[in-house]
Amino acid sequence: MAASSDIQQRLTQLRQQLQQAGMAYYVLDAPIMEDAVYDQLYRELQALEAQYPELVTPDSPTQRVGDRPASQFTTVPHNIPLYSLENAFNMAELAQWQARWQRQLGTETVAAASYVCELKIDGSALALTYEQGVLVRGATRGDGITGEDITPNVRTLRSIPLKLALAAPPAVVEVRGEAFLPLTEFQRLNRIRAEADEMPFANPRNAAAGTLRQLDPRIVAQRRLDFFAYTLHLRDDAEGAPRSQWETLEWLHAAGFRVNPNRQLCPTLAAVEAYFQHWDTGRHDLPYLTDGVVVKLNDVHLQTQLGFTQKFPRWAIALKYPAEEAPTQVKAITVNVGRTGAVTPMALMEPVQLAGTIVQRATLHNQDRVAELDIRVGDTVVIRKAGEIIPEVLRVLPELRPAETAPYQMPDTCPECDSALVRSPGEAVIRCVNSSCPAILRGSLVHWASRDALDIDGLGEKLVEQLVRQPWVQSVADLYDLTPEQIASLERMGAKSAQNLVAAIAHSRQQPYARVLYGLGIRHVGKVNAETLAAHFASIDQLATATVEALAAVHSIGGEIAQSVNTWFQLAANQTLIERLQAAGLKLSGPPASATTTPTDSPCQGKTFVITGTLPTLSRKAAEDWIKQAGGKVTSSVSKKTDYIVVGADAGSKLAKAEKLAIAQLDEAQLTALLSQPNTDAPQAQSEKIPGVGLTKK
Ligand code: 3B9
Repeated sequence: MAASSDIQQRLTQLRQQLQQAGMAYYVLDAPIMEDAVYDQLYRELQALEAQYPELVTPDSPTQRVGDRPASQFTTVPHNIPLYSLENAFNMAELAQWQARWQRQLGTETVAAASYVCELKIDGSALALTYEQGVLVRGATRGDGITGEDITPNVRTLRSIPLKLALAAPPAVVEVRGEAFLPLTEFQRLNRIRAEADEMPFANPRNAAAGTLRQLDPRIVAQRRLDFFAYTLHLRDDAEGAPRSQWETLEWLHAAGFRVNPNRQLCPTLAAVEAYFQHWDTGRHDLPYLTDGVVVKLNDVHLQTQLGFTQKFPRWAIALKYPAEEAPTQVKAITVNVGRTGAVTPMALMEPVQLAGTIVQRATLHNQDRVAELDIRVGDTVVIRKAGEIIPEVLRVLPELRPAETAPYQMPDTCPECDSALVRSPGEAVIRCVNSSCPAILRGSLVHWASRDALDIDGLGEKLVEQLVRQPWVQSVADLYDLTPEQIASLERMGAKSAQNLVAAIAHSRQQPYARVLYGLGIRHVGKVNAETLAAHFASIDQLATATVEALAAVHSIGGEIAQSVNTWFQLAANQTLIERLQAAGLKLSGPPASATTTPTDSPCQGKTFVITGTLPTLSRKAAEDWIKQAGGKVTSSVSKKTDYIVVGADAGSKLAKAEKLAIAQLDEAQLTALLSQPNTDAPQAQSEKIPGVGLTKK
């Protein structure tokens, strides 16, 4: 394939960007790019160069071992280069690496070979020379061939012995390992820097590297760097040289170094995988940062047979944990209209592997953020995904911007319904305020069907998309009138899946009231607030008629939430929706989910109730069910054993008897509050937070 000018242009961009990033990192000590981002761009360059070898230039960053060291310190040559490690990003790549070294060695030796797994500490590599057991030199890695002599700084590290703890030390030994800043030290250091109005360090690795290259060793001493040793080099003729990586680590430990305790001998790749997975979560509890696992063939004899490439040993590899940041190219910028009508700008990108998943959409949050980023179609951007959060565009790499791009202009009409978009003063969001906008309907349905709401299996975005194009589904209530025939008439829908969907929709009628409340998608009523509201307002009618004051009086329900709920119920369209949901048989009253799942937590546990008179909203049956679910008992007549009497309108002789026996009285609201209370040692104190619950024990 002939390389187009596009490819030539991309190659030039990548080289320029990587060169600048390398310069900033190694020479200026002021990194401008995350390692993971650098890696990804580097790999793209490598891949392109492999595809078009005729386009490789001698100055390409792929053509050298490392970048140039800085020059404040005396430079020292490394007799043996400090090799870096090849990276693998998943088990498949690790298996390829295994296949490669196995092919090279031949089959007999392969069977007995085992691996040593070590954590890859995210720090700064050091080479320490000991003569007759005494530390004589400490050097940085530099470019792997030449480093900087930082002996006075190295001497300040408490975990680096100035004298080896060996009875008969070798004439010369070089120990290598990783210097790092423990997380608590990193935080302390940045706090101090912030107080002194100094730029904080971006991460512990930069802080460690920056510290080691301080000209004043007293500053280094204050920063409390730590060190883990992982290899050693003896003279070729030295006696007692370790014959395996495992023995090396033991030697280092015996000589007085800190060796990371989380090492493991792994006989197979499966064992390596188990180690890798264990530390994927375990590493978050360590007091220092790790970014992967180093896998080494244990046997030094095998190591020698395999040797080195230009840059790496063939017998070792780093298996990296998925990066949470990665660069990719923007293919388009669009806006997404959510169920609340909020218009969110989104970048659609070249798919990229990120934190274990493939990502091709990232949020740009709002108009202000778009302007701040000045993001354009064709830009290379860095995206981030941490944990479960939606991927977002972190920054644009302006050096990689192609010629002739234009700033992105947010639309001023809704892309779905064409109505004018509105930006409320003081708000960053732009909204479509057309309540019959198809995007809003779509979003409402997807939310209604979602896991934490009505949890309707099989009703996802794709199907909703199809449904709203039909006249039958114009509100969530319409779902309950759908027939299997209607669903089966949709594209890619068989009779069986149509049946299943109807069954799943029908099943959602059993979902508790709190989920229905959450499913309505009232602004500010998320999962937690829905539970709270369901706990304090036993039915939707109580909630719908509650004043803003009554709502806001509920603990943890603020004024904004109260206002939002109140406004929602005043809308005629919403009142109709509630009536239709009621008719469709959804639960619009009853205990919150928490009361059903943890009955033993209720203060009603083991208590005996008597109900008398007509309660304002709850039926006799509903009240009984709820009390039983909370672990209480309901009896028909009052006795000394009765703990509470629940009093409704037109109460008769039972109330009179209860008054004689001085039994605590509850009205419906007080009962509701009591039933939704978690058990505490001080139910009285708890009840103070709930207005209207003044238990009267006469
Ligand atoms: C014998 C951990 C890291 C790491 C090696 C590491 C980075 C690099 C490396 C070290 N964390 N381990 N290990 N935990 N960040 C594998 C590159 N190097 C050696 O272990 C090593 C060992 C050698 C060379 C290198 O043998 C020689 C070969 C030729 C000449 C002289 C010696």
